[in-house]
Amino acid sequence: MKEFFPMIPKIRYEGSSAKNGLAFRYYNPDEVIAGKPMRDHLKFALSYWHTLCADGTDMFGRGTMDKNFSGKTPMEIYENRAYAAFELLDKLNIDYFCFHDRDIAPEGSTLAESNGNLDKIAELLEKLMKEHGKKLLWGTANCFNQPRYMHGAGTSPNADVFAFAAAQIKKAIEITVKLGGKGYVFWGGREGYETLLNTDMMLEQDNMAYLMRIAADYGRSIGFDGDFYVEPKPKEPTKHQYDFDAATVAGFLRKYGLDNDFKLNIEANHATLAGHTFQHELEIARINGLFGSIDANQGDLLLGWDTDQFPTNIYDTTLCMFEVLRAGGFTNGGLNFDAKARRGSYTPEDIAYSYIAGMDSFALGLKIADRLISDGRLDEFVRERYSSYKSGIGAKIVSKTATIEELEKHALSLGEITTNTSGRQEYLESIVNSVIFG
Ligand code: XUL
Ligand code: CO
Repeated sequence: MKEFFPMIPKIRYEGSSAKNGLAFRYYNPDEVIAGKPMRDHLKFALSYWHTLCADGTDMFGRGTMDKNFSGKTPMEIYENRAYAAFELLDKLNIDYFCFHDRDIAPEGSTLAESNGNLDKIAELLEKLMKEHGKKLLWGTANCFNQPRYMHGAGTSPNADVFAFAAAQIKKAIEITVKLGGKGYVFWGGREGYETLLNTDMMLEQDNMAYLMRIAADYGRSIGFDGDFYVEPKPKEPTKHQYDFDAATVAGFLRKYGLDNDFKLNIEANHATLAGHTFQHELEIARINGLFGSIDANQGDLLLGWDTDQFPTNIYDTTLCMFEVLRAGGFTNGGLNFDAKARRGSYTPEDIAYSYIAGMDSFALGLKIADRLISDGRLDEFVRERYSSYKSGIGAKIVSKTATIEELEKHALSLGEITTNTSGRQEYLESIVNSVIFG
């Protein structure tokens, strides 16, 4: 079989002092951390769109990378991409992948033709998955790229576009189920608005929820027992997206009764764009029972757009894995690298360097998060900080038995409150530093 990346060897764990750039320094898949091998904690996934399709095109310049893999016809290009994907999964020691429908097969001139292309490639993917022992983390439909979706898909003012999106999503769910995927993502690429002057927001949101309802019901009817996810993002491409952040989506899911079928796919760079930390978004997901999956990347804090960089910030990966461990780990979800090498990092080796950087950063984050939890000082501090709710009036507040009159009586008996305890933020941050750096 043709080798597409002869310059990339099989990447192996060589330990933290390794000087070989094409080796893992922290990701040791079978090493057991907190009772589980690293590979099961992290459940890394390769993003088909960035890795096999994106060629470095940006607003100001054409592609810098060849992602045609010597294919001469559209179908041949996509077939070769599939072989190239599995070669990378093997060489990078990644167990999962994920895709949009239009990443894996070319769009035809009709929906029926596109579906036919998808069926052919899905057969090939199924065969390759068996041969290479790889799994699908999640599937999704690209309902944002094609011009028909200029005003949205589920939120389009054009009912024919809504129907087209529904049909595309139905097919993408079928392919996901066929390939044994345990997740299906809704990212509202154009589900939002540019100006309220032309927008019926209530109808758009009702329609979107209806599309999610019928899609989830259809998925269940054909045996999908995994999780549907919404991936929050505040803006880009639309000025305002309806799935703004985790809290907004939690409210939306509850309003429309979708919270039994849907969880959240939290993306680090989307958190940044919403003005939140990655940890904040993960914690909102966890405390609302919506923790599902993660798009692992990082943004550039000096830029206001979605740069989708491979994650290298250890502070962030540590606090992310701290949340994942506290959430009890992934069930159907995992860590998908929704990340791409920079436009100037255009050689095939850069794909390997990028994934190694991202996987090592999360492996190190996992190890440190485990140490933070066993260290116990952070948890102990938080427990102590809220200890006034363990007895007396505090316990009555928590058990929801304190009446407002009783609280008033208590307050009147206090005189003035002259003591409070310090939040000790700097002390806690230095604990995190000392656990990271030793
Ligand atoms: C876009 C983005 C998407 C979703 C899947 O910002 O994150 O790639 O992850 O549609
Ligand atoms: Co994403």
